[in-house]
Amino acid sequence: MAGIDKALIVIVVAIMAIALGATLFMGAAQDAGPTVATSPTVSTETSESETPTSFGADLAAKVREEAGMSKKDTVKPMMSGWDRLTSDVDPGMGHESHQLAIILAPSSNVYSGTLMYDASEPIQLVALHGPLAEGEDKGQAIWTPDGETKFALTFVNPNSANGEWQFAGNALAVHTMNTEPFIVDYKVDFEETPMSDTVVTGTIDTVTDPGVGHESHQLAVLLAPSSDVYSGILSYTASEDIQLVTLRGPIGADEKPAKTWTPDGETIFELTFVNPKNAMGSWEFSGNALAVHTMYTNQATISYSVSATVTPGQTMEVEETMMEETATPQTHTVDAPAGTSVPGCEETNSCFTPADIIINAGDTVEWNNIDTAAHTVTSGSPADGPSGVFDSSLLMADATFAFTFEDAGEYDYFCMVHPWMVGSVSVN
Ligand SMILES: [Cu+2]
Repeated sequence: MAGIDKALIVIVVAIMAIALGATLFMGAAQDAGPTVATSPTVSTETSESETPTSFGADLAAKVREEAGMSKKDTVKPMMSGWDRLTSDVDPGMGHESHQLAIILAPSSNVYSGTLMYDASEPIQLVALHGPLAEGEDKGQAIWTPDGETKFALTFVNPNSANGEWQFAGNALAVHTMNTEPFIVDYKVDFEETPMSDTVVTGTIDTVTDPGVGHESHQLAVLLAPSSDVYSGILSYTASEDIQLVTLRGPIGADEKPAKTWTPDGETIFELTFVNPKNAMGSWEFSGNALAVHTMYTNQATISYSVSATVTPGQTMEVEETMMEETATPQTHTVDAPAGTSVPGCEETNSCFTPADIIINAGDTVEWNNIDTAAHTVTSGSPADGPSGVFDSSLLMADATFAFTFEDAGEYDYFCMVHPWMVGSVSVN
């Protein structure tokens, strides 16, 4: 008897469900117009184990969803031509509490292009370079899914939920440091190119800069000087802060650009120098050569992806945007750190921080004495004495001294009280 009742209920429920489903379906179909074809068969596979109440609710939800009215869509409509991803737990070791959405999966080819993104919360942008060969992961940010396959990681934190990013790399992802999933809408215009002379992923160590007058600096050439013009995107991660360099040339003898670089004193290139003060990032560049540079004597390691196109046989014109970038005067801060009144800081070149700084003509350097002892900032060197360009006189604790550098050149300075305290300002 119970069996008959149950069968009867199932049939009645099925009829009600079909009627309800059809009603909702018709409503949805009227609203949805041309998408009718994508909201097909209302589910009639009546699962016998379902209770009547949840069955109707589920069906209504299903119809809503198939009519394109899912919960996510009501949060934010998606722009046409864009895709949507929901993040998952970051599979990278040590990132288990983070969320990751992979937009372009790891490949041996190099992706380059523009990512436009609009996420449900601020996200970080990630490009991977690699996989790295054994021993290449020196002092850089690394991402590994298994502890063995290692990628160098370019990690950009725009502090924003939406924006645009020019990237190059063997994979592209977005990331948060939260445990809750996020939703990202995105559009990526990219090329996927096999490795070549101009499309490269690699890891490289710097060597002593062969440029005349740069012998105390370190350089790594990514695209060697050429009569052709390269233009493209570099994404990089380094073991320390680096500067980005393009060369234009060789230039004619009558040209007198503000900044030049020459390997031999005869072949002269114009130098464009960008100091992002960052060990990782992306850069859209154009020039006859591409390199990265540090002001330090110790070797740096850089992992990078670069994707360039080549325009044969012409010396590029200087881009005005690059000139503008270097034209706005800036103020740079250097500290005299605590504890510098006793020797020791000179061993790590940290008696001023940063001890060596690169600025543009017109920029100002402001020195802060954050030590408890008094110091001076005096142009010149302990060996040769004051050069007379600038002198703070005695700077007490918490005092500051500023000097604006109008002329290009190399300016050494020291503390007259503590002659082990030396620093330099390089003005482009
Ligand atoms: Cu001092």
